[in-house]
Amino acid sequence: MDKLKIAIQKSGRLYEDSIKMLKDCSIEINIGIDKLKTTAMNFPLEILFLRDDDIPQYLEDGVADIGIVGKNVLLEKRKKIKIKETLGFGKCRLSIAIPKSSKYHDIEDLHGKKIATSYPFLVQEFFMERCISAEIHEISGAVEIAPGIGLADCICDLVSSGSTLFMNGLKEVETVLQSEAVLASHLNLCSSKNIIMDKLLFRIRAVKRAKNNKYILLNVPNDRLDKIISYLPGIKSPVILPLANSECSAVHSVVNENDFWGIIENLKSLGAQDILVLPIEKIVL
Ligand code: PRT
Ligand code: ZN
Repeated sequence: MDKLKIAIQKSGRLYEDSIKMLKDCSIEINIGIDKLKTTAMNFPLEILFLRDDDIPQYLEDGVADIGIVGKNVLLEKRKKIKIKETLGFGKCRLSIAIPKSSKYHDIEDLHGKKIATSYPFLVQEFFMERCISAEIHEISGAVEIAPGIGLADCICDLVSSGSTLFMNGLKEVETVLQSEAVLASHLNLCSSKNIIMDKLLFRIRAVKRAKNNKYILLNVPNDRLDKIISYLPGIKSPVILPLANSECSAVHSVVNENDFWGIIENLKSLGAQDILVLPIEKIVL
């Protein structure tokens, strides 16, 4: 039987979350000592461990069928590959930063400036779209020290917490790209590999949906039931169960993580009691 080859980062920021995502999809992997490649035990998947920068090329060439890589790397490399799914981890932004002491009004202030980056293509595209001409200096690491050593006036680099910029006396002034890990694929997978990829995507989406939602159980006095139900989202419609105390009912529903606290506060003020909140493992629609 055909196996689908997935490329993931060998070590670094995306490694742990990529492995965890496969495990959350109930795919069992035994990682050997050499960590070059391994085969899943209960799913037709071969895992290749690579440097993240190499993954787009391997996908274009078809050496790997699918891969997990930051959108930032994928767009910078400009390879002919398809994004199949965003994965919700490895979130960061590619930003332009200037010395803290410099004044900044708008992007025109970057005109004619020397900018150090490991993302020359994305930066050039960003400036071209805004008709700004700047001198791009490509460097492969420690971009944040470039202004301090006189190599450039400003930088464009990945930022997550912002502490690296802060520690190097820089401030963020423009966002070039919002990024996160994505699952990308070779353009022309054969039909048997496409079937395996679709099965994997089906699992990934179920896991993603579950992560974004919580299961809530609450007790509601019957005279408040209609009001509370009209307020609750639920995947389709909330479950209502009678309680031994005939004046109350139990309501079960699913609430999106982003709206969670607002909804809970309102439910409480509408008379809901004994609210239990549980994590969800998977949601299959
Ligand atoms: O060895 P390999 O080439 O595979 O890895 P790498 O060293 O090139 O990449 P790695 O592991 O650092 O990052 C892999 C991917 O993680 C990136 O391509 C992004 O998609 C994503 N990611 C998410 C980040 C960050 N957050 C991040 N903060 N990648 C890098 N950083 C760096 C950034 O370059 C800067 O040096 O972290 C620093 C800033 O962090 P804060 O928290 O101080 O703002
Ligand atoms: Zn890299």
